[in-house]
Amino acid sequence: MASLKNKIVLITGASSGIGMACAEAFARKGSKLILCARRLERLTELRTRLVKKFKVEILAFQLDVRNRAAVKKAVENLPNKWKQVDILINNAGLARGLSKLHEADTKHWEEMIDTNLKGLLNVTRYVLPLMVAKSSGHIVNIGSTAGHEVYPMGNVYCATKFAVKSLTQSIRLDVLDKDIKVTSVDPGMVLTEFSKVRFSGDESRAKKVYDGIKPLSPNNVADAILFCTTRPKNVNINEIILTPIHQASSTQIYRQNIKTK
Ligand code: NDP
Ligand code: 8X3
Repeated sequence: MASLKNKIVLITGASSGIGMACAEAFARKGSKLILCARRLERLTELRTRLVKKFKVEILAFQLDVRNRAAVKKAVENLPNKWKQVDILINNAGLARGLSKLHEADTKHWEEMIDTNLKGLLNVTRYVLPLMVAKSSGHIVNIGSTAGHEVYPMGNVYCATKFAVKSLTQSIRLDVLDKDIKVTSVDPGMVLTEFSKVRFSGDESRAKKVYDGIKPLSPNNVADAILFCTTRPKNVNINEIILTPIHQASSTQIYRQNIKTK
């Protein structure tokens, strides 16, 4: 099993959910972290907590992955020793709304496409050259079961995650002659702020998504990412799909104590 000690791990969307769980999981392994998201206050709190608990080095800064110029500048401005990024976790992402395509708020489309697809492209465009220069590194893209199978009214969110799946495969081809691994970790339902964001802060609607099921925890996903990033040098985990035990697909979910017709 490869060691993660002193590895430099860049995590986008580290202020919540899966990204935050990854930050803690990698800090526990002694990695050095670069954490970014839009909510700086949360990142600063996380940084303070993890530095105290694990005595690791952490850089944390505000970044909107949709802003290509800001992403470029943030990567260029990394101190030289932090430019040796070993692992990039492209996690920042969101769903906005759940409606039929012909009834959708088109601003939601822009947000999802700009974050999940173009944001991932922006970050990869400027971090991957650092890995190419040293011919080593690992990109982990957070996809979704929504990138394998569509579900009613998931249209644009699903499209962005299908795009993540295809980009993971394409990037793997682009760096096939380098010692760079490219992986997609694709969860089903995970209990994070995801549904709250999707339903614009409507907590009761968000809660209903998980009625009668025991969703994955962000730690479950972080655990899968740890697995992918600790394989021997010659092994690339292409893809992991993980779901709660009672979720067989995007639409096949067994909800305990909930009557279905
Ligand atoms: P959360 O809402 O808990 O976390 C999302 C993270 O993304 C936050 O840290 C948020 O930070 C960040 N983020 C959103 N937009 C931007 C942006 N423009 N620039 C930088 N950071 C951004 O949800 P999850 O942890 O669940 O989501 C993480 C990833 O997992 C997403 O890609 C999501 O699609 C995917 N996923 C989630 C599943 C689930 O059921 N929860 C299942 C499958 C995949 P901030 O707002 O501070 O910028
Ligand atoms: C998140 C999973 O099914 O809620 O990617 O869209 S789902």
